[in-house]
Amino acid sequence: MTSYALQATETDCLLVVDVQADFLPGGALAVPDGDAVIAPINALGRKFKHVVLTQDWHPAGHASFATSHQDKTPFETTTLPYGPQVLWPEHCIQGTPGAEVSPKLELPHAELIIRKGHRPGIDSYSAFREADRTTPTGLAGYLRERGFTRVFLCGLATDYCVGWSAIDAREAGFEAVVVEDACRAIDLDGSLERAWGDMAAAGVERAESGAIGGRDPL
Ligand code: VGL
Ligand code: ZN
Repeated sequence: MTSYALQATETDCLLVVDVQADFLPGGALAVPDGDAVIAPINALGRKFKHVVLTQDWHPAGHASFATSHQDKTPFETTTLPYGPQVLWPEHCIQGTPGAEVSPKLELPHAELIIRKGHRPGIDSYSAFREADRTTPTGLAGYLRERGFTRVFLCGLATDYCVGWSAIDAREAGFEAVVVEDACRAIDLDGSLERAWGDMAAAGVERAESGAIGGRDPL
């Protein structure tokens, strides 16, 4: 019998963030080494009874795209009505192949796919709350109604969608654990170090996937 530092239970939910073609090698906004998350996520999926996926899901011409602004290039920051916004290459456009969740994920038992970033003028890194910091996605209500108290986060990218989701999970009253080896970062101008600092301040915990036990007969 192996004993695990953390045990996935009936009140835990694995939140798999944005493992989509455009964030994987060859994609429009490929996260370095992004496909390294697939194997640990599939292993986590066998441990968690409850799995929720997120899908970045932008309309064409979305405000977070550099191409939607005059004289702007990708990875520059601009100011939108709700505050600063990094401008990205066009990615995860609704209904396109780049927006598809990776077929390499083995998570047939995932119970919900939550789409975010679908409002033309508002980005949404967080799976809980859009970038205006007020518009809810509905995920907190869903998780609460399902009786979950703790969220384990993995996927892409550590410093954007995973990190913001983890912080908002805390703010919504959930325990949050980021599974480090099942995430990869974009790391733009120190964003990864900043994200870990912000997550720690919000009470987000960190774990390695090998330290998590679950429903597998292990
Ligand atoms: C993401 C940048 C833009 C992410 C999504 O999934 O981390 N990053 N849209
Ligand atoms: Zn996006």
